Amino acid sequence: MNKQISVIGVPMDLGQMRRGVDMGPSAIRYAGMTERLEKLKYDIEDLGDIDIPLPPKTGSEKLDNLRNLNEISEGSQSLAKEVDKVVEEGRFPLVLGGDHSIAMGTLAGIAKHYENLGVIWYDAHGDLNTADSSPSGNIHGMPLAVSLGIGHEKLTSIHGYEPKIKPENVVIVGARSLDEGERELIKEHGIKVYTMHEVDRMGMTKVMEESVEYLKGRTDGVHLSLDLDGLDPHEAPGVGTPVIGGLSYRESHLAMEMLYQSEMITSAEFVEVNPILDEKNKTASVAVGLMGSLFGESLK
Ligand code: 6HN
Ligand code: MN
Ligand code: MN
Ligand code: MN
Repeated sequence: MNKQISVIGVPMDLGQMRRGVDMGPSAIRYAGMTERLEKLKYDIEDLGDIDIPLPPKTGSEKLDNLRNLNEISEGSQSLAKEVDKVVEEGRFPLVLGGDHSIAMGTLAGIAKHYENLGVIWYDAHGDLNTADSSPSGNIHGMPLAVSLGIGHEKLTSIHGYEPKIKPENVVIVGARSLDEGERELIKEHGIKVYTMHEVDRMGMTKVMEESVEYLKGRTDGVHLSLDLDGLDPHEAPGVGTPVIGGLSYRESHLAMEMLYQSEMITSAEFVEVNPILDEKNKTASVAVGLMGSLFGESLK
């Protein structure tokens, strides 16, 4: 694992409708992230939070079923630039959300440095909607599609190139709420998905072994995009779109440890922590606990 980590906070809440997820980065820092990682002998540089535009004055706009399109596009551009710089400097980007729409900017900044960037999408959802398939118009349900080059041009072209990633380099883990259009897209592009059904049948050990094996042969770097709603809402209640029947803290902990052992993770983001919906910063603490495992804590 790269021992030089740069942290970037992204106080983004425009990709969905629950207020408070913009405070996610603060909640995660408050839960002791830096201290936790410094103990593991990482050099942590916290770059603070990037500027995110305010919501449109006219209220939450839903032009073409894409709520806050212009503001999100603009915020993602700034994030992409910042992340790009971090990778350029040879440091590990650790991005804190914010809603999951930030993944478009994160991946835009990272993917240009790789031929075949792999992505592990740890989430209850596929985030593979487009304006046409989205039931909500919320852009946080679209970042994986956008990164594959599918969606509105103002999003797919962030940071001046597209697509960011290829469908065969993606693995989704923990899915249990997929919209019709998302299922079609998964089939059409043959995207590898471990739904909760597979996790239940195979166990997390096998799921991660297969995922690592699959990505190892085909990628030259792997980004972990971890949506806290991938976990069960009993253990991670502070999220805007909870779905029951999720991954346990233990399973997630194991998954992170196995990713650490795989030595393949080159960047990561932790998203959708909403302290207003949380119970005593529990979800942010879970996020920090998972970071501990991802960066090698219990295996020293
Ligand atoms: N997330 N599939 C639903 C939608 O509105 O598109 C939910 C998306 C949730 C997105 O949790 O990052
Ligand atoms: Mn560069
Ligand atoms: Mn998500
Ligand atoms: Mn989700």
